[in-house]
Amino acid sequence: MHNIDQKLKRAIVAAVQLSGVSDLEFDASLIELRQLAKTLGFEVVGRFTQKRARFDSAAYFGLGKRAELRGMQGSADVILVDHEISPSQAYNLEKEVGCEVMDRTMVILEIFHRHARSRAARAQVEIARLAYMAPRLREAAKLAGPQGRQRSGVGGRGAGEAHSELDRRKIRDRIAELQKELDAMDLERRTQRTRRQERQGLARVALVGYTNAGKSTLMRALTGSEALVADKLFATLDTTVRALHPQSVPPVLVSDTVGFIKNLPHGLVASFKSTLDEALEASLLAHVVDASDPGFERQLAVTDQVLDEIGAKAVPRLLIFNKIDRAGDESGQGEREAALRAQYPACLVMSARREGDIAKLHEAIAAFFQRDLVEAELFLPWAAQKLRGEVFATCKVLEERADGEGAFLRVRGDPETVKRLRELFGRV
Ligand SMILES: Nc1nc2c(ncn2[C@@H]2O[C@H](COP(=O)(O)OP(=O)(O)OP(=O)(O)O)[C@@H](O)[C@H]2O)c(=O)[nH]1
Ligand SMILES: [Mg+2]
Repeated sequence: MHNIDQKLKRAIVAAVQLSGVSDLEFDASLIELRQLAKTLGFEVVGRFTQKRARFDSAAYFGLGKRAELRGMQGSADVILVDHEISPSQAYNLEKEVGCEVMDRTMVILEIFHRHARSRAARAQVEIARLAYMAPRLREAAKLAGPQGRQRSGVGGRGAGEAHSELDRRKIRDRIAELQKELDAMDLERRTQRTRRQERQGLARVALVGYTNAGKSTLMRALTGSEALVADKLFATLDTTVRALHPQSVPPVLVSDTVGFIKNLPHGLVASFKSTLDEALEASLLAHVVDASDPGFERQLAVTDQVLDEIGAKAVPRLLIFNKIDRAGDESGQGEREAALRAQYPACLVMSARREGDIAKLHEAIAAFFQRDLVEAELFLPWAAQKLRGEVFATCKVLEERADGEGAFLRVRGDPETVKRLRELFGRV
């Protein structure tokens, strides 16, 4: 398996700008690649680009540009290519310029690999990496031929040795084994989740959005929990679930999810689907967007697209523009906010750094779950007084009076909860 050498520190970000791609879009993507590189601990020492109608089929860059890159030998340890390139393109490019090449997919996979903590996330990432590496190992072996077996080639670094049927089978078996583990974990998770939901009611909101938008920061602020916050891409790989705090009526569970990115490797979309199931089960998606990013519209579109792909199109959304405090000086922030409100009338513009804004977000989430509440009167016989706490935890109690038989509680709650409580008290 590919391992990034600790000595590999200096990186060049490199890309072909295809004819249909605007300068703005192209630059934004390279800036993002820089951030990805930084997340991996690389120092970006240069930028190398070429305009072309299509990628060179043999080695991504054109012949002349490859010579130019070869001339830069020694100034960097790794070239990061801002596209997913084929195994043979990567192999040829690496061989020709005499420097290690990593494509965007490999960079993202490496970050996921480093950040995966839970057993499930680790297994998911390993599957994606194996699936990515398998054809590359094969290609390296094929292109290296009998003489090349000792070289350390692309992808299969140090693994130029006979990538025969045996290795292929090994990879396949390993993937199957990991998949089996995951299926077992998934079953366990589902059972736990069902239990949890039965206990706490079903109101759920999931924080979703582009990587680094501030989801975990908001998770912390909304729930008083210790979610991992970092100025890194893909800081969060596991979904965490906590109750909204202070507790609302009905109580709401908040989940933090893995961030999205442009060209998220397909293997990762598939493997993180189960993590994102949390999002699908939510009644509300709080879509967090970094309002201070000039390319926020692209981030927004990517997130919408991934949400569609995983089947979350129909889940109601609350659009949150976060980090407004970073959108220039005070007047700049005002302008940005006004523009956002005009374009997205139902959105929330805020900063996670402002307590008042967090309170507004809390209120907006609570209000969403209160919109279908009904008023009802519940009769709680004296014999069932131990269930009082349950009423107070799940409904807002508006009035209480008592007679010889028990207590009458006038409550506001969601119809399902009211029905469930009635049945519960009826049985006492
Ligand atoms: N200035 C400012 N910084 C913020 C705000 N919200 C979050 N941040 C910072 O943005 C960075 C990313 O925040 P996270 O909460 O880790 O972002 P995330 O969306 O969870 O990112 P991933 O887990 O990588 O998908 C951190 O350095 C935060 O401190 C905000 O409103 N204003
Ligand atoms: Mg996070």
